[in-house]
Amino acid sequence: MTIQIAGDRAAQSYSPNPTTMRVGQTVAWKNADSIAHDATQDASRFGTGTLNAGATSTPVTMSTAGTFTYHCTIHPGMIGTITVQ
Ligand SMILES: [Cu+2]
Repeated sequence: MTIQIAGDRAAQSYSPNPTTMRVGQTVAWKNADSIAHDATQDASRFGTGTLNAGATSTPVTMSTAGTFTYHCTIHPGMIGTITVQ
């Protein structure tokens, strides 16, 4: 699954958001905005690193069930949630 990064738009920054996945699925983030962003879990279990405009992250495997919140470290108002079940 790929989550699009739309820009610095609070809970609308990432799409789809919130996102539901199954254990073992992979997720990547594609930066569809014109400036750099990232997606970093609040507890730092995963992070994409800086994604320049148009870039797609390395896929992250979601191996643990739970609800994980993440944000952009460059723009902390950008927030997203993934539920893994
Ligand atoms: Cu950002």
